[in-house]
Amino acid sequence: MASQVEWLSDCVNGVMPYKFIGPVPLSEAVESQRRALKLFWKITFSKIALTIKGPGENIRLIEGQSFKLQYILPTKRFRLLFLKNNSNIAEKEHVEKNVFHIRKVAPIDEGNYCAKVENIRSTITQLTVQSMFTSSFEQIYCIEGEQLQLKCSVYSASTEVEWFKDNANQYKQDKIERNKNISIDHNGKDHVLTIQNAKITDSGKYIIIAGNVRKQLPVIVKAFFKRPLENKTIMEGVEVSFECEAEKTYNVAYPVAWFKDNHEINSTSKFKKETIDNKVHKLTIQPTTLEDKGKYWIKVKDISSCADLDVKEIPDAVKQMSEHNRNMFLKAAKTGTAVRYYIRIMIVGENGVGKTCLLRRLMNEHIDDVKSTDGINIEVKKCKINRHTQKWMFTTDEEFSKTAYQNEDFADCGFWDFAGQKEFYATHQTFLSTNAIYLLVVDISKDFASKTHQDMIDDKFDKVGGN
Ligand SMILES: Nc1nc2c(ncn2[C@@H]2O[C@H](COP(=O)(O)OP(=O)(O)OP(=O)(O)O)[C@@H](O)[C@H]2O)c(=O)[nH]1
Ligand SMILES: [Mg+2]
Repeated sequence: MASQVEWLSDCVNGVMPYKFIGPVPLSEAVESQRRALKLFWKITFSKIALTIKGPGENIRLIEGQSFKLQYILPTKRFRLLFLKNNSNIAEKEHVEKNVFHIRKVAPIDEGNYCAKVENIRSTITQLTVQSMFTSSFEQIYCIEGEQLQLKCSVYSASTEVEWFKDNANQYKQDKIERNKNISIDHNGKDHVLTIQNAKITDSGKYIIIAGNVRKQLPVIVKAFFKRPLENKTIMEGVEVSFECEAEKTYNVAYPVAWFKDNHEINSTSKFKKETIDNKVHKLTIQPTTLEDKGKYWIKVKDISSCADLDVKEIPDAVKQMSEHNRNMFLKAAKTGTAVRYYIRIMIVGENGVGKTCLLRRLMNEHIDDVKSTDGINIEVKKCKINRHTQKWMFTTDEEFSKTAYQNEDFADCGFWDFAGQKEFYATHQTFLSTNAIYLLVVDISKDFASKTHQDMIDDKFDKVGGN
């Protein structure tokens, strides 16, 4: 049967008189009194002292130990509430009957604990917790090849420390044992695990266990070569470079060595080794031959990066090209693009007006043998223009041969000398383009100004040069 309690006065020394209001419990010999008085409600029938007996004294624990507070009440009727630093403890899992329990205490659990029923409180138990570890655990960074040290300190020199590595792939923790690369030492309360030559695979979560306490220590081992060598495929004769970037600046203590198929490469006119900004290491091979195919390595200390070089034979068609065109091709093969500037100059006009003679004169050539042009005569590689100075150059100029290796500073000129005879006009249209310069040649000794497009059509030709 449910009952309600009404307190009769304030608590004195943890003892408080009270009365029941409402249906009273049968167990307390109330039934007979109730019958005798023929009253059911508001009966004052007894007074008992409510006290909560607790553990009382202060408790000092080491982190990880079990913490238990057991309280005794004169009756089982009441449900205890537990308080820490005067606030209710919400976690129900710690509470069972009249016992407050923390399986493994942590420094965060320190405080003043008591239990209460209504406003009756037990005496206070002060809990202090000694941290197992007196050092902090922050992420550790290290570069491949360097010494990796994990450190911790515990509260007592007699506390043993064990080191584990989390093997996430197998959902287990592997105990770390000493070997020639790993040492585990301690000096009193200070413990250290040293990995002499850290590998990328040493990255991960380390677990340090002392007593009942385990701590996690995340470790990142960065690759020494943050940009490793990349495989290359090139055409023979083309320059090729292998390049990698180190995480750490170049240090004379760690010389850089390049190898081809396990043979060290020495600097020669063909192999150029360089270090840029103390971090980027570069090997350039110029020019490449088919024999340069193979595996290339860079080694710093005992850390290496490796890449393959494949050299493709130059196609026969390219071998047969002129030197200029072959260089253009090889350049395109190396960079993927080759820019070529080309200017088309169209010389048009009626037959016999002197178009071919004008072209010959422009190129400083004689005109003795000029005959009427048959179709189209295209003159290329006889003239180029310096793109920066706009200076024209012809084969007869001394400078012309010096610029034999065409580069992007020069634009090639192509002169298209069209036959002026009307029979050719129909086919000429195919070659006339808007991306060209037109030289219209006329015979000024004749009446050219009054000639119209209509006259041409009247001469039985549909059109010249499109519309
Ligand atoms: N008087 C004079 N005759 C010229 C001049 N230029 C060219 N000729 C002459 O004109 C004739 C024709 O010259 P071409 O250069 O063959 O004329 P074209 O316009 O090329 O003729 P097609 O090729 O037939 O269209 C030649 O006999 C030249 O000697 C000039 O400036 N003055
Ligand atoms: Mg001509």
